[in-house]
Amino acid sequence: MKTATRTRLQLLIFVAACCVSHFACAQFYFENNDGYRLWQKYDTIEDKVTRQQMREKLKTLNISGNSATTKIIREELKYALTGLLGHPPRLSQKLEDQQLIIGTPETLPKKVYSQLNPLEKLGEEGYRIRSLTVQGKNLTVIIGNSDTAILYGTYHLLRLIQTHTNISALNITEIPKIDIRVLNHWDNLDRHVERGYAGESIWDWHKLPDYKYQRYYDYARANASIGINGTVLNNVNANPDILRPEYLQKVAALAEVFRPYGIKVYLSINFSSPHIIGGLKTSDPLNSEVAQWWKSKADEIYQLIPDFGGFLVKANSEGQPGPGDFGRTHAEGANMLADVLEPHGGIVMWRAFVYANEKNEERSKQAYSEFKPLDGQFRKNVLVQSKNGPIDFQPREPISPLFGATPQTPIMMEFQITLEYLGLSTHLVYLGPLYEEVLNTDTGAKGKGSTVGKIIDGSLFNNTISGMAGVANIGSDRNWTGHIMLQSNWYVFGRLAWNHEQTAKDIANDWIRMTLTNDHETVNTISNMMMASRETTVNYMTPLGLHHIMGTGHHYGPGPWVNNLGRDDWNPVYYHRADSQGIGFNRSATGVNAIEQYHPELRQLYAKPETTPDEFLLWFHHLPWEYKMKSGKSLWDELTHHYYQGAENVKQMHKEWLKLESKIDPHPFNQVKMALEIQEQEAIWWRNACVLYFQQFSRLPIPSGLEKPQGTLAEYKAAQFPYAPGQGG
Ligand code: BDP
Repeated sequence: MKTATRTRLQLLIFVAACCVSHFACAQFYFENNDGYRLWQKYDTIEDKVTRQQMREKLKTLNISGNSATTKIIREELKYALTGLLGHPPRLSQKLEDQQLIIGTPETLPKKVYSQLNPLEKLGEEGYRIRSLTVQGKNLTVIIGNSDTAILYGTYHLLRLIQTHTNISALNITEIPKIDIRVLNHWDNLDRHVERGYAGESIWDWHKLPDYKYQRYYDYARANASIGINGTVLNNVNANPDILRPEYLQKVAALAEVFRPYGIKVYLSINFSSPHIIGGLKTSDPLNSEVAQWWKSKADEIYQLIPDFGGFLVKANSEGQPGPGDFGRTHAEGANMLADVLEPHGGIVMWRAFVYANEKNEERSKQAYSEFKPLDGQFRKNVLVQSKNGPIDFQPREPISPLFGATPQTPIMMEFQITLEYLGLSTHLVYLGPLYEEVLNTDTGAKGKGSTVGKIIDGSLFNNTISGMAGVANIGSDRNWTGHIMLQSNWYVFGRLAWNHEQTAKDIANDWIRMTLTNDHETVNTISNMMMASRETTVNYMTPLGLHHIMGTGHHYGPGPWVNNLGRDDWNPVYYHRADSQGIGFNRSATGVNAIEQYHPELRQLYAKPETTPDEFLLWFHHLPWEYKMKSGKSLWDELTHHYYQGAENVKQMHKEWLKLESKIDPHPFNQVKMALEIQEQEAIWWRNACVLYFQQFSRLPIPSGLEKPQGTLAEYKAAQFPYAPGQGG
């Protein structure tokens, strides 16, 4: 071969090799940074000094115990520390050798755990992380009364490392404030996720029980890392088939995956199951055959899943069957189920999301009216699960008056993590501030300081059981939640369920550091963005207490004009009540008197427009367009300004994000950039459509200084989205 030809060939091979390796690298890079790893990325700590300091403390470790959970701890630490510190830690059996020791009182050397007593207060899930000196050696010890507890402690330590926190003098005690910390998956058996915007359900029912995706394990790892200890696998609009033997096998397979991570499985049940799949004539809870059917079903479940958590029930709500169909109360229905679960240690989570046209009572009042009189009638293993607000997961609602109304009945919180009413999965909305606002609201139920947080954690009324549920935003998208920033909502839900006294801001910072970057300035920019994002969304969607004015069915985009639905209280016009006189829903004593359901502190606050905080003004009052606001502006001007401010803030957020291009990995950077482009357009859509619609009634001009909305109201009204994702039915 001639030299020239050979050189050309070599060059060709070289170029081809470069292309292949570049392609391989690029592919690896993107796969690794596409959001799949959530907040458990464990990339090498770039700062050498920090890395070295951590490495010095974590060269050798010992995790005693031989359970599936301790095996997970070992694997997780090996994987995480190899990634974060660049070297695998050495597992050592000799105490003199060890730097990180993890165990329970049964498995730890006496010399170590005797310094950490007493441990009773930690319960089954609490843990301690302590820097200790034993025989002149500096150690880090993680101790708890169960393997799950030390798994939680391990994830806590990893969080400290991931966020570059100094770990040389640790003295941490963590005990969860709430017992049951569960995700609610509104997932159907055909893998459609009701109100899900991140692809199909992650549960592949067809391939279960034999085929178990890696994703199931990664789901469990992620949940355990934030203290979530339960998952309700299926939609509250429950298909009775879930209780058939073949499905229970599939449920058992998932339970087996989750068990070592401290996660129990629960099921949503259809109250008519005895009739539909059991062939009984009735599903009346007081019928002995029905009770017997449920008892056998419970026994069958516990045979397969000894630690099964229990049932979640949506009864007599939006067409779902329930005890009311047989003239029985919610308590009678719940207690029948509680009785069959009780011998196995199971619980019932009975939803308070009930409302019906026939009741002839304003919708926001119905849950309280139905459940308050039942206080004291529920079995000990029943929790009543209430949404945070009295209507339905709106961008902003006052708290449900049920919180604090039933001292003898534990009320469990139901938050929505998925953004059904806040832009599906293209709007960047961090829900931490919403959760925080709700949990910190003082109900006045037992004097000052009776916050919602203290009610749901059981401390205010000394309830023996407590719970918090989050309607999941998880799907089979590579990044799990459809928008990488929305992983933070899953994250903050778990962290607040563990301890509702943490701040949304601190949790956001942790999440950013673990998911996007540890660069201080960038963390601040993103965290400010996240913290402001919910208020921004309220502004361009439903400012000043407006609510439920979204498009029909899918709840995508504005639909304040909708007035043709089957029930009054499904129509946006029912909620905003705009007319030539003014706007808002009079729920004060001169109107439907919903305020009577609150304790005196809140009742007085909401009684008059002058005392009602602006953010709830139109929730409680119908006011003239010229009403003078606290700011001095007229109501119309204030409302319009909020809409414009919201849209403007999205524009700013978008601009800020673009400045981060060099600071964030390209993949997440681009994902968020694309979503922000959509959000910016949609915020303007919301603003224009709502301002033009309300202007028909106010007949007032757009305040000076604000641009005229483009488009016509007719055009906005004509837009249809029959295939918007996540719809129910
Ligand atoms: C509404 C949802 C609907 C749910 C219902 C519920 O639109 O899909 O089934 O809540 O919570 O917000 O039961």
